[in-house]
Amino acid sequence: MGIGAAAGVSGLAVADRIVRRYGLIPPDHGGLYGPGETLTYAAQRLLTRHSMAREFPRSAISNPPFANGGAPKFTAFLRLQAGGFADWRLAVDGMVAHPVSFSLDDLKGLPMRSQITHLACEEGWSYIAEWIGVPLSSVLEAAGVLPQAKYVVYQSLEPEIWDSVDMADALHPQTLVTFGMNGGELPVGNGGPLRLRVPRQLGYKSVKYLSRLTVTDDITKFGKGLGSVSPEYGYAWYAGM
Ligand SMILES: Nc1nc2c(c(=O)[nH]1)N[C@H]1C(S)=C(S)[C@@H](COP(=O)(O)O)O[C@H]1N2
Ligand SMILES: [Mo]
Repeated sequence: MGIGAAAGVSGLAVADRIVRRYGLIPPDHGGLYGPGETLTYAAQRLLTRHSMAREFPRSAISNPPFANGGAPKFTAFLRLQAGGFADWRLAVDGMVAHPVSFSLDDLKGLPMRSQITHLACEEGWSYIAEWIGVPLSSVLEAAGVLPQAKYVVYQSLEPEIWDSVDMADALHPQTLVTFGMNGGELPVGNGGPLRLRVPRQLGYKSVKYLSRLTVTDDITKFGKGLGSVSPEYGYAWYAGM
């Protein structure tokens, strides 16, 4: 073995030790991707923990915004829609001091933020829209996240749809619980009445029809333990851009 190859091996060993020490291993590591996913996540977390997704001027807003799916047709949604979403709730539970449940009006009473960002689907299409909502960090703060928290698992009212982010993304100022788009209500095709926007990651992390947040320090307890359903279908848990 040449000197170069030896240095490469020990470099990887050091990287391995660093990612373990600082909790930089994504939940789907070694599944379908192996070390590549760990290195992408670790590098992004070390270099860009505090970086911001690009925000655009109003003139860049896509008209009309692309909607990946049509209006939802599952029963639980249709029932709530018939009532004007008055009974829609966002439950917050898990590792929190006081589990809470917000109505849409409760959420609209928190300090709002809007941002114009790019939503990119992994399949290639994308659009730019203004997203209006409240920072996920404010919602979590209201419930009192315990210091041991490592992930926020978020669930859609749509069956089988859930995902998670680490605390760096959960508390990031651009991660929003959104209920508005382009100055109006968030259309149901785009996830209305409530959607999590994670603008530093690909579109599939922005789960529509948001109904529940669960704070945890053990992601292996959820689903198949990979952090979301995406890795089961070959998509990375961490979809940072
Ligand atoms: N509940 C739910 N959320 C979802 C999806 C979905 O099918 N159901 N699709 C995801 C994917 S793959 C993408 S690219 C974006 C598309 O968002 P859009 O419909 O606003 O274009 O929503 C994400 N959130
Ligand atoms: Mo997507």
